Amino acid sequence: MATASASKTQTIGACDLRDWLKDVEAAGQLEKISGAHWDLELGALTEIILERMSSPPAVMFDAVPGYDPNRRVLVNMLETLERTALTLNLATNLKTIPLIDALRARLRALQPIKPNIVSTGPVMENVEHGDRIDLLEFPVPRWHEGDGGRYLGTAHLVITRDPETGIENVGCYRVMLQDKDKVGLYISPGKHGKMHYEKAMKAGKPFPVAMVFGQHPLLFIASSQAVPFGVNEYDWTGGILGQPIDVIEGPLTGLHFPASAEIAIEGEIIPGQMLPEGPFGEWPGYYASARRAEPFVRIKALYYRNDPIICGAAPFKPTIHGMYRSCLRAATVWNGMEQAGVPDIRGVYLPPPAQRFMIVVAIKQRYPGHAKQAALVASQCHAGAYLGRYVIVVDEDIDITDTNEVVWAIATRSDPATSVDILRRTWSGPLDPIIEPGQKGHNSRMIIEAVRPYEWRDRFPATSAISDDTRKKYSTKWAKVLASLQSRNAQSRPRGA
Ligand SMILES: Cc1cc2nc3c(=O)[nH]c(=O)nc-3n(C[C@H](O)[C@H](O)[C@H](O)COP(=O)(O)O)c2cc1C
Ligand SMILES: [Mn+2]
Repeated sequence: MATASASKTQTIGACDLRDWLKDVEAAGQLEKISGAHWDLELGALTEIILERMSSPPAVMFDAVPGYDPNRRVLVNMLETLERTALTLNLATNLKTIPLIDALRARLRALQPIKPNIVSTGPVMENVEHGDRIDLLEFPVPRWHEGDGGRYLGTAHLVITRDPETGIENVGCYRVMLQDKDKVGLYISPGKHGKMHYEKAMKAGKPFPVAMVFGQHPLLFIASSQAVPFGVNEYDWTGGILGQPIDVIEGPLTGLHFPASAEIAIEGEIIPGQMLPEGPFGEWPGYYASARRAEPFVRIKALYYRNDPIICGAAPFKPTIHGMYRSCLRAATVWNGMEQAGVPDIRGVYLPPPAQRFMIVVAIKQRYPGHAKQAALVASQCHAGAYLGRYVIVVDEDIDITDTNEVVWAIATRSDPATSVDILRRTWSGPLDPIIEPGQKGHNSRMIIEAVRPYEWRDRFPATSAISDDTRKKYSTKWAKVLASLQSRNAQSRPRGA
């Protein structure tokens, strides 16, 4: 894989997916697969690629049988650290914790920039109304075997407006094809779009909705990763880029969507009308919530670029992907902990297989109770509170991005009788696999202090591992021999082969 230079950042301009694709292609990270079927084949190939490759490329599927060959599906946009950094306008040569640290600095200093409202853009190259609207003409995948439908929205934007305040929100809430002009959506409790929806239903009014399927992946990050309440996701995106993005005001709803969107729709939800939705393979790697009645949007206008691209980020079992989500979440938990006054945090990480269910924090212990404070705050600050399970605090010598190191710390620096606490009745939700159906809502947390006990930390057994200085000295001296040993060893460590 090509390595981008330290200073390489993306082409910003109009925040256009096609510019992003050019950058990714130039870095040698875009592959094309022609002829995979929308029904399971495309999803299965995506999963197999993620299983087998430690640095999975972005993959563009075209020539989907039965469809216009130029109507495409793009997957794995953010599945490497380098593409995540490129998308977030950060240097692309950073390792995991420095990247998280750079991201949190960017988030802390972020000044939202309002979008430019423009009269037209590429998304208006094709405009359809009424009977001419047909989403069945797009190669929408059925991603996993147990899915109850074809999911058009897995890496997309759902734009809604608060019926009382008029404030707009952009969220990523899964969208299932119901019919050629109907899409179902599932929004979980507490999400901004859900609050807007509930207000409109209470008032008994049709609820206008716009959606975008296919856009610059930074907009997907904005729609899917806790932009704070009260901050508009387009303004946030502008803040990350350092310049406004271009949006169009939807002619029917007045809701805004990016001028360079690949596909956009405008429509409305009618109070009281529901259709079966789900199930859908969710990010924990399960079907924890069943098929049930959910609202749907009746589409009144469809807009799309020539040769449109659907972006997909269906969740697969998190043992094979999702590092970017770990990094983004880690940055917001770290900032939340710092804002709550926890000093000397050296790193925060969420092991990708566990995602939000496990937060690992490294600290330089400064006072008695520092580790406990870090653990409690990590588990309950806003970014860490929802759907967590385990919080592990380790000393600063542990590499928290290496699961082996974390397991070693737990195994050797925690004593179950004295290092563990359980919090009860904490914030969970419908996706929590271990909570019984009908009981979902609360769960519990375990916090583990896997640190040298503060009172006798200076007498804690020294580790037998070589010091950084010794490692450096001999790895420099024997560099050639070591390099040749390494080259004769496995080139990469394939996963799931
Ligand atoms: C790939 C992906 C799919 C998601 N699907 C859903 C979903 O179906 N329903 C939901 O409520 N949240 C879903 N989320 C989480 C929300 O997008 C996320 O909580 C976001 O912050 C919501 O925006 P809001 O804070 O403006 O409500 C998804 C996130 C990702 C990354
Ligand atoms: Mn929001």
